[in-house]
Amino acid sequence: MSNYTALKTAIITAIQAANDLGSLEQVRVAELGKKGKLAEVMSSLGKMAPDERKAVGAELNVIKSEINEAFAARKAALEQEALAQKLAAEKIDITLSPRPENMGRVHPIPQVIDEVIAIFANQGFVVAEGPDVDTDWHNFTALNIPESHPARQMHDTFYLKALDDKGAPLLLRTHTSTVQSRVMLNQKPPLRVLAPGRTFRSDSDQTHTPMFHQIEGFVVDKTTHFGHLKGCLIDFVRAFFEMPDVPVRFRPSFFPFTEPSAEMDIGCSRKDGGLKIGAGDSWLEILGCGMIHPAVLKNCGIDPNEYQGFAFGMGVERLAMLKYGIPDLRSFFGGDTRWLNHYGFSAHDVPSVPTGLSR
Ligand code: 2U9
Repeated sequence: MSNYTALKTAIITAIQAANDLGSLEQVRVAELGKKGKLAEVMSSLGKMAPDERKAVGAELNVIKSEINEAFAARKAALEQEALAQKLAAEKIDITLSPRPENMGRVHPIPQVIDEVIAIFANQGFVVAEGPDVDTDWHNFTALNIPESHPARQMHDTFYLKALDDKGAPLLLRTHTSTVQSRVMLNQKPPLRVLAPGRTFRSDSDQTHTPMFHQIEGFVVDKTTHFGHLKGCLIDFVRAFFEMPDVPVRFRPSFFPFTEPSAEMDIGCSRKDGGLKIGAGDSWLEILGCGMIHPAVLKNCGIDPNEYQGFAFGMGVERLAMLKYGIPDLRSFFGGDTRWLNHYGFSAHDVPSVPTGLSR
């Protein structure tokens, strides 16, 4: 065996003995690198006589390519092994149930929205959604709030530079009633629809944030009347506050899109600045409601001589504050994870009426 063959055997043995990519790299540097043994032998060619150089050069080229092949094969095998190990270590058993402690907390807003949806879904309502950016017509005119109506000023609307196809500025919807006018225009009664979503008003102080959430609902059918409204909403507040005997009352009110209109209060007691929901000596406003104004039905393509309906609306932040004792409206949007850990919900607390709404 020539010296060169012995060198080749030694290098290939070292390559094959490397049992991970790190030690293979060490072998490459020591044996095949610029200062490695193979390079040393190659550089000796320069000192040889031409005939000898030709013969040894040819032999060394064969040896070099055999070594390179052995190196590439070992590298591929070790990479394959490393990948297999990595995949085995990262293996996830998707049949295991998720661990809630690794899933973060659910914010009270989506949690309360899901609770409200669960209750109304039980009464046969379906959820509808619409765009945050909407037209003046859907937000105001369709809902019996014509131009110059004082309610337009009261809504502190955010208008956008972009115009709709009638040349009126688009706006950020000030209530989710825009969804309801769209549904009425696109679907035929009987309708039983719940519209949760973000709404926007240019108002910011301790009890107002420029973005807040509403849930509105409405029912349209041939014989829907105020008694249905009362039954539906009394059932809702009792289920939501998980208090089957909470007293309720309806107070006359005004909204441009409902006639007659009312506000619904639930019983409570107030002591030393605290508030307790349930039978007591005081009342707490929970939601607004009323029979849909015939002009609204007409604007939305429904014949008011054939159909009538009721509608209601409530603020989600307010519901969440009352139910879960959250004192500060602005904290909902503070992005403080300590707050979320305290007031948030486990991802496993999926609200449903039969299994319970809250933890
Ligand atoms: C259509 C017709 C009528 C929805 C209604 C209210 C009463 C109401 C407010 C309560 C608190 C919103 O978050 S809040 O400020 N809402 O009082 N909303 S009736 O009436 C509709 C909706 C759609 C087509």
